[in-house]
Amino acid sequence: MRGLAKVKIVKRLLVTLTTVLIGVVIVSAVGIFSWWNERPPAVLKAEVVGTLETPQGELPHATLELGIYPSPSGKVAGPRTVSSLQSELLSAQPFFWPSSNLELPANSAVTITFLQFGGPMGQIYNEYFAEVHGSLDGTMKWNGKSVKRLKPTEVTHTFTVYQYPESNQPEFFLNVPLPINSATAKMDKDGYAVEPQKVEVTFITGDPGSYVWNCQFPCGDMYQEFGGAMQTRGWMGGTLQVVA
Ligand SMILES: [Cu+2]
Repeated sequence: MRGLAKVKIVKRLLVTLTTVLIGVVIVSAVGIFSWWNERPPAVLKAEVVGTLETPQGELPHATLELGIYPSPSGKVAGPRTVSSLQSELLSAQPFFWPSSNLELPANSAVTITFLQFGGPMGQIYNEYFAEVHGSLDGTMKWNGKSVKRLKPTEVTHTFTVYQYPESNQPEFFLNVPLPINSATAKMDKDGYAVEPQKVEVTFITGDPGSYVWNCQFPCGDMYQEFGGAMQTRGWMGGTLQVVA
């Protein structure tokens, strides 16, 4: 009898242990899968191309190019999604390309060139974001012409960089309004402007820091158009690292 009781206890222990182990394996697998599935897009680094004379003296000059597309297509796949439901929801939503995960050199002059391929989508709610803020001389080049602001009706996205408010890294604020293509602009079969709007903006980075950027134009859907692409990392928002 005693031997039989012992065997029963050992059996129970084994069953309990196995159950716990299976649980641990399942939870870890789910964790690893979602970590991998929700990984940030590949880093897009600004390339140093020379030096630039600035009010702060001669600085290394780095450049970066970003496209803004009105929706994914066979030509431009768009950011990866975490599920087929998300792909469905974002299938007609705009995005920055080729990455929203940006890296810039510290204490440098940086020029970002934006090519905006989308058509009209309404107008910006807050005129502040139709102005250029934080660039080298308060201007940007719009199709080669120097401007300080757009009309609210001319804006279709913005590239707006913030800092995390809780951190003690250098302050960094940049707002670049991005212009629409008119309703009569020539579009290709994917709905992309044949001659996209070109914006070039130059600014100076400080010491290293981690920042986020967002579009401030209501270009998504739901929540007054601030849902969809607007709330999805990799589409209308991302990160910006300034590195030494
Ligand atoms: Cu946008």
